[in-house]
Amino acid sequence: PFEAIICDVDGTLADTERDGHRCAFNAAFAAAGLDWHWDVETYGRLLAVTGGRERVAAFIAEYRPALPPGCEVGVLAERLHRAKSRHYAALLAAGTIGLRPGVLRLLRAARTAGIRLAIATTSSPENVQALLAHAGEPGLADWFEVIAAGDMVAHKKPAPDVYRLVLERLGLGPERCVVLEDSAPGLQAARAAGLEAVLVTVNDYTRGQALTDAALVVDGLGEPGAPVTVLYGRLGE
Ligand code: XBP
Ligand code: MG
Repeated sequence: PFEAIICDVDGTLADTERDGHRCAFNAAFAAAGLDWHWDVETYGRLLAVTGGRERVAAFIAEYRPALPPGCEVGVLAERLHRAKSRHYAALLAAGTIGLRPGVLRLLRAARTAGIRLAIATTSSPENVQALLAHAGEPGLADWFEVIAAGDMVAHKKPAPDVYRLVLERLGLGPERCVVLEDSAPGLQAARAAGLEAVLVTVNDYTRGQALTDAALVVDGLGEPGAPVTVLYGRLGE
């Protein structure tokens, strides 16, 4: 029997990328006096690189934008990412990003059934706490026994490290856990950690990705009046 659900955050629990992280990056670029702007489509391509700091560095390497004179790429990426995190926190505090439909219903049902909950994210614990604090359910962050984040491990998704850390902290084997993910790098990370029961709930950025390795791919978790469409997957056949 399954004993735990391990949840990704960005794109899975909430649609944080397009109107959250992306806008926060653009605000950080503007505040630094840079004329860089990540439009919705460009950001979709950049999402192939997981981790905000790594994404900025990859953008500089690929697009070669003009840098402030004498600025080292690693230092600039770090500085921009710190500023971006402040803008992102402000966006969340303003309550602009809620949970995706069906998420709270599922988490509540899991708790009632005695299923343990954990988080495996590429982003920071601070970002997760801020999102959950403004999700409209007091104490929601405390529902999660383990919150494992990108900077707590050597390699970010699609590497399995963050999922391995969660399994270690839960003290469970991968066959005891169900994973909720939204993207190909997340799915790859979970599968590489030996997790087979991966439910992928796609969003506009991830719909077209290679997700055939998932147990099931759905377009959301469903609410009364908003039924789930099963797209494909081993369990959907
Ligand atoms: C999400 C990410 C993160 C966010 C930004 O990946 O890649 O980088 O875009 O967060 P996943 P930070 O959902 O697969 O965990 O800027 O804090 O890195
Ligand atoms: Mg994700």
